[in-house]
Amino acid sequence: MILQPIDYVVFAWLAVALASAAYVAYDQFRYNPEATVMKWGFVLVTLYMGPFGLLLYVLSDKEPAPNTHEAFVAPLWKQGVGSTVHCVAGDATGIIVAAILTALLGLPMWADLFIEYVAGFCFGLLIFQALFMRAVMGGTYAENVRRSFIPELVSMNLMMAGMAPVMTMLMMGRDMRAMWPGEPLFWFVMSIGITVGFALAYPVNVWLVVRKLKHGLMTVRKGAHAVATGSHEAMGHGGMSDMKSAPSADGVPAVTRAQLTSVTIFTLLALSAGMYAPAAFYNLRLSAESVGRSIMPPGMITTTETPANAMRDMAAIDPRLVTFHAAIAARGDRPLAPRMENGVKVFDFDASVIQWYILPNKSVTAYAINGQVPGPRLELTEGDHVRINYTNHLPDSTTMHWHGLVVPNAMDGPAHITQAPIAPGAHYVYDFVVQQSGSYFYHSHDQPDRQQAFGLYGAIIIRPRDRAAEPPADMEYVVQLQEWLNRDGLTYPAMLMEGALPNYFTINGKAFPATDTLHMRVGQTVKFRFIGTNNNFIHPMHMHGGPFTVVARDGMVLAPAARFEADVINVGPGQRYDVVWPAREAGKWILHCHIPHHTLNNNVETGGGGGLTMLVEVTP
Ligand SMILES: [Cu+2]
Repeated sequence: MILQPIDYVVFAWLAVALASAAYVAYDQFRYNPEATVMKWGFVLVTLYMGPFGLLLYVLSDKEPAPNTHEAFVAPLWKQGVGSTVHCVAGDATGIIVAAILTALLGLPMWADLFIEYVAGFCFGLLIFQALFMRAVMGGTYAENVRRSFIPELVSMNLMMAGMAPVMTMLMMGRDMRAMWPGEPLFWFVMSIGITVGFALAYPVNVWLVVRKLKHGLMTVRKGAHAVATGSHEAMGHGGMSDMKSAPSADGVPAVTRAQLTSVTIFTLLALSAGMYAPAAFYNLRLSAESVGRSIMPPGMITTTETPANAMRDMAAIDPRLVTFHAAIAARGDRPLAPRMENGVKVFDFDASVIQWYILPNKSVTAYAINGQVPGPRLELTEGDHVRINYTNHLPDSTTMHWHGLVVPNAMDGPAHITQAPIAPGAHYVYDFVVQQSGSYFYHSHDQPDRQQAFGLYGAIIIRPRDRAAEPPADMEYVVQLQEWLNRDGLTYPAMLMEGALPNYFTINGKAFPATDTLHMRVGQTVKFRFIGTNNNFIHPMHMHGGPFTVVARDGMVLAPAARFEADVINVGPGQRYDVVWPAREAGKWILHCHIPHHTLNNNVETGGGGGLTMLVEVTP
């Protein structure tokens, strides 16, 4: 599934890598007179480096015409490629195996890097160099290990010096699907890391070939045991005849102890820099398991101290968890009819991840009760005994809080404080008697910064026993506010912090022009019930066409002397205001937030508004 624009590149890259590796394998084993160990080297390197591997193979090792391989592979730069391919094939294989194991074991990234280094080095040295090259080099296994140790060490050091920072930066930066081997992005990032590692290890491999410390490309002809190293030919030692002993016998390493020591020290310093650099910018104590494939909002600040829980908190909802696709025209805040059981009003709540349209052409991934944002409206009467059967089909634990209501403490909802959170798949029953009346709401109280921001809230409208106690109006409209952050098709919890600021705003789950339009006649009154179901901003809600009267605050009716007229009311998170507005003049009157950014959709004005805007059409 495509989650991010990069995924197109990832799938294309992996397809090219597989096709390239298949071609190299076919050509190597069918036509090319290369030594078997190098055939495998090129196949693996092409698998790991995709088009770069193919390019290296065609330009440096693929025999251009029959019986020209010896001459074709002779140039030093090609010998350097061969030597690097040999090193990288072994090292990268060890690194990849280690990366998979450390991810599965839940080890932190710093351990991952160390284990990858050790595994890459051991695999390269003990298998790809000492074991596979023994046939070529002669001698015992132990001799081969000893002989290959320093060349393998310096090459591996530089490979890892390039690979470690690239891998860490791409894995831990923003899209941490890259830390998990089950995700295609992991393989793409490994591929890029190996390619950079190859580039860094190449110069020292050229030097190793020149100093006869390492093999380059070879030629093996049928019927002859002889192996020709191009480098020897290039240096005038070559030819089939003396190959059996090359290069240990004829090619005595032409290097001084001082040269070897200084090169080794230099590569160790480069390795240290490559391993330490990521630790200066990323929290290497995190593991693939702890960050859970989180995708962070663009522009969010993460430091070496940012814990995994913070990352998961701010991450996008994985759209692959969506179990219900709401229709474009679907509306939230639908009144939910109770089921009567022995005098108790019973409501069923089911929380799940849904796709929800805030505009006809813009959908978000949301946490929703009963497949709608906001969740269903509970219309109650003072004195009702209510029971809410809550089933959690979210990927996270959750709870529900009855904002503003007097309830038994165990029914209040704060996770870990009054109740154990409701685990994914689990069920909880809230049961209480409604003692108040007015405008209230419910919302998640388990990580509300995330869950409420995703849509886990809904209105509770409670009529007083004595209807005359309620300030009258000809009609009512509930206004529930919400902020959203949606970028590149992913929905993040909008938060009042760097990188998490919202770019969409909704009234009852819809952004203007998809918000409702109220229809009134001159002389009629409407009671707006503003509910601060949003998480971050105080929204100054403004009505055109004359002032309204504020008649209730936080569910409580204001005494007549305390009521006041206004045309802007600041609705803060959690607050409720009931206001009565008379339609004085015919025409289209708008109700909107007076922070202009909140009346735009991703900074775009559509039809005169956006976001927190709705129309009241008054006819004479
Ligand atoms: Cu606002």
